[in-house]
Amino acid sequence: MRIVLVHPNYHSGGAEIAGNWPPAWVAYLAGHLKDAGFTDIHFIDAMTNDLSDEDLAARLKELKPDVVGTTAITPSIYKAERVLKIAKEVVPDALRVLGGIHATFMYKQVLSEAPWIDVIVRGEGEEIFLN
Ligand code: B12
Repeated sequence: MRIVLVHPNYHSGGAEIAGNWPPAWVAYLAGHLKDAGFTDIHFIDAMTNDLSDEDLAARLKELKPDVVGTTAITPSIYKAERVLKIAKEVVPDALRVLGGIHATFMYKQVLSEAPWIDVIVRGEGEEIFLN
């Protein structure tokens, strides 16, 4: 099973004065999955690498994932929804999963404005995502 995690290409400006950072959610989820034997995990850091939608589509097409997961805080929700829309377009058979603080609270709104999202994981994702 190939799992691809994507950090959306959202830039807030302010907090990034200090530079780029590795998103913690990816390490937490990937570590847990690896412990359970899922080792075919890929990370696309669309934010740090400033990937365009076309770049992201090409990477997903190349990787052919079974699962695509992304994250969102409130300001990045539309970018995250777009990530999974692109996944639907280029790898339609992959399960599309969203987690993070925004979807945890706003899942009803997100699922109605972005019906191409298959699953929202609310709260801490390690065990739920593995299951
Ligand atoms: C650390 C932090 C930062 C650091 C990030 C450093 C890094 N290495 O990642 C810095 C200082 C850079 C930062 C910046 C910003 N931050 Co900040 N930050 C936090 C903080 C304190 C912790 C986030 C974190 O890493 N937690 C640990 C990880 C492991 O947890 P997690 O991301 O929630 O992921 C877990 C679950 O949510 C879930 N999950 C998450 N994603 C996914 C995806 C899938 C597929 C699945 C299955 C599960 C899943 O599983 C994970 C493991 O359990 C939170 C507050 C908080 N306590 O959560 C605010 C917070 C996330 N930040 C916030 C904001 C507003 C910002 C900025 C927009 C501020 C600004 N104006 O510039 C910027 C955004 C920059 C950007 N481009 O994204 C807000 C978001 C509010 C909202 N409504 O969305 C929060 C909630 C603080 C607050 N209460 O206001 N931040």
